[in-house]
Amino acid sequence: MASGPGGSGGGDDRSNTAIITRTRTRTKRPSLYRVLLLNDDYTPMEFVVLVVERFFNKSHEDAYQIMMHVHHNGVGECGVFTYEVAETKVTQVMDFARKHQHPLQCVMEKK
Ligand code: TYC
Repeated sequence: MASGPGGSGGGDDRSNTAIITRTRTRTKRPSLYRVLLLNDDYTPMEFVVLVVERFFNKSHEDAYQIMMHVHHNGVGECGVFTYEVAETKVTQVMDFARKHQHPLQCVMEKK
């Protein structure tokens, strides 16, 4: 006589009962961080535009607008990223500014 999977072949119903356990997948959205440029009196406008184009993938027009916003308001947002990406942007901008001996400051803040 054939006996199916989990079956005894002897008519024991309990041996054919499947138990499906499913744990709920808990998804947590990552915290987001703004990356900001700060104004100063010495960094050339064109350098700031280049930074915004290069590290924040903005068009020349958008980069110019962001630079002018920072120039007039003291601070401005270049983008919003997860923690590690924001941290990388800040490091890249600060390294690039230092390399060119400009005092440009870039910071991140939790949204
Ligand atoms: N204020 C600077 C100037 O007049 C230009 C500037 C803009 C500097 C934005 C920094 O994040 C900055 N040359």
